[in-house]
Amino acid sequence: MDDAGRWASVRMRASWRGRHVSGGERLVPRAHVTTTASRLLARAASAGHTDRVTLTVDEISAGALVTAPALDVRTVCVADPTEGRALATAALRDLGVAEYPCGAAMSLLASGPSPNGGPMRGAVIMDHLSGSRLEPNSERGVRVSRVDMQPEDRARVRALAASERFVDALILASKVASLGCVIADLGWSDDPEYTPGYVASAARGYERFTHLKDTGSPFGGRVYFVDAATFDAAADVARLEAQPTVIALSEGLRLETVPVEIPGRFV
Ligand code: PML
Ligand code: MG
Repeated sequence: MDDAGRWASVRMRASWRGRHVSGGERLVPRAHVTTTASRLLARAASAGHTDRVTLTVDEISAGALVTAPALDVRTVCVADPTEGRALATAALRDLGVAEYPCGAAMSLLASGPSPNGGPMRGAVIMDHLSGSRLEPNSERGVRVSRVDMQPEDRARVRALAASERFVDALILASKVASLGCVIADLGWSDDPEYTPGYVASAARGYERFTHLKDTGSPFGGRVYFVDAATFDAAADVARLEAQPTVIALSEGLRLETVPVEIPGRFV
């Protein structure tokens, strides 16, 4: 069988007594399926106690793949989360997100956006003017999936970047920013040890802030601010969750660091 031009989605989920322990998903050319599968299985093996590991490989039908550009990246070094959140809010305001939704999104991520107060696996979708929540299921949120870079491009970014987590976040944010209804995307991790976060948009690129939360906080997540007038819940959520998308690097990938001595300025 000729694998040229054919891709597959490779997903791993590991659990212990029904509770999620580790997971991962890659979208790769067919020739990379075996290596990718064994890396994901190795990740599951190093994740601690598991009693079930599921590996799923789905072929991507020919012609289903679309391409979206990788966002340029700027890292803003901040002293603490207070400064990081102030600068992230300034970036969101500059993109046209109204004051109330900015504050509402920051509070949600700081305290756990799920209705019962915990972190949500998926993202919140919020009207950028009213702050209304528009995701169809507020317990689950919207889980962006089926997106990746060509393996060589991923390796190129990884070589320049501080962490794999950043590379994954950039890839997801580049897909999200490619939807016309998305004004901005705000996120930070629920991993207590990982404090950086970002504001991403097609207009300003991926702006990283070295601290958007305090070490030790188990809360985080993502909020996608949309223009409610153009957001189509069925079509846009289906695109975010299921449209196979390859994020393309331009030759002149920009990964810049802005020192804290330039307060509030990103260019
Ligand atoms: C970064 O390093 O650019 C921030 C990444 C945020 C990742 C959020 C997550 O892992 O859930
Ligand atoms: Mg996480």
